[in-house]
Amino acid sequence: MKTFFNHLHAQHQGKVEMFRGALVPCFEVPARADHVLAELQRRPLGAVLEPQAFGEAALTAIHSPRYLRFLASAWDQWVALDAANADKDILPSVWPTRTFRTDIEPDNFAAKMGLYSYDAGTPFTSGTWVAARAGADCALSAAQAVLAGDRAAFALSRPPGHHAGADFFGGYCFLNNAALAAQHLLDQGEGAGIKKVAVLDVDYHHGNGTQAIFYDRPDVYFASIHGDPRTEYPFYLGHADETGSGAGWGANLNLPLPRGTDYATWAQALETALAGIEKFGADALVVSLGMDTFEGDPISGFKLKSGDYLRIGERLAKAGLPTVFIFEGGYAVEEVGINAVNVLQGFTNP
Ligand code: SP5
Ligand code: ZN
Repeated sequence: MKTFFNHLHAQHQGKVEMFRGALVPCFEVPARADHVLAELQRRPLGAVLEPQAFGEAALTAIHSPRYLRFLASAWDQWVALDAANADKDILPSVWPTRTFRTDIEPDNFAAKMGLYSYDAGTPFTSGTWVAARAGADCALSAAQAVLAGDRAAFALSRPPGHHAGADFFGGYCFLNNAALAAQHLLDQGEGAGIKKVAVLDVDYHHGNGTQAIFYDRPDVYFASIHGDPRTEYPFYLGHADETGSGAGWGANLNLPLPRGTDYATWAQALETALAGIEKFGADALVVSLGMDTFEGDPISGFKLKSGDYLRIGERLAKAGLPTVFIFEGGYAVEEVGINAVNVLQGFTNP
């Protein structure tokens, strides 16, 4: 399995995020991706490649032009406010909640930050846009490899993507890599016979961005296994009664589980998700591969063990679909490499 590695990922290095009224060190750190890369060097599964550079069109297939324009210029706008800002990350502090308008982009920079975000845990840094763009290229390159006939490919990139919507960032995510990969498989997949794609999100947190992007679409099935949003981030989406809308009715499946869930219960949810994907008739699979279901994760509540990730990989392989893996969350930094590569190894040599 080829890995497309985001060689610019460390350009995105947030300092602090808001937690319980204080700024605490970021959980989403560059070392995460480096540990996965190091484990892939210990247990090689195939070539580690630089991504191909994709243009604007692949991004606008998912994200709004005004959101992309904002991300591309945000850092320059920030430093233009005050040259001393160059040493600080940007965090939003004001948001348009219910009853406010979002159709008019304000001139005020803080107001723009809030318009395009939904939490204060996702710092925007000097290198965020460069890193996120290269990450999107990794996801698109992995999709391209599958289109060219590879059984599977892995986008090893950060920042992660599944919380990012068409026009907002949050949850450490800016560009929705899984959505970009799924859309690329559809847009370029005619020759490969790809008409319908499933996104399976196994990150601990509900993939609210991916769900929102595809909620009314009949050609993309979104299935997610995650901590119950009544208690777990991102809180305001991911309930079991969200089944899609309009033409996409029936093409969304949420499987929320309580804190403390172990692999036996989690694996039953995986069976349910894969049964839904099979019934949908997906021609290809995108896996939002978050490793924060691990028992040692510092911000999450499931109890999966390192060996369980081999089983997950084996089970995904049995689905028999061309598969794009996208690296998402997972904050037990020392173990994230072992756990992620276990999934890929289980998939490759069951
Ligand atoms: C991609 C991804 O996994 N994003 C997750 C974003 C979660 N952001 C909220 C984190 C809340 C941190 N809580 C700290 C608990 C320390 N005990
Ligand atoms: Zn997560």
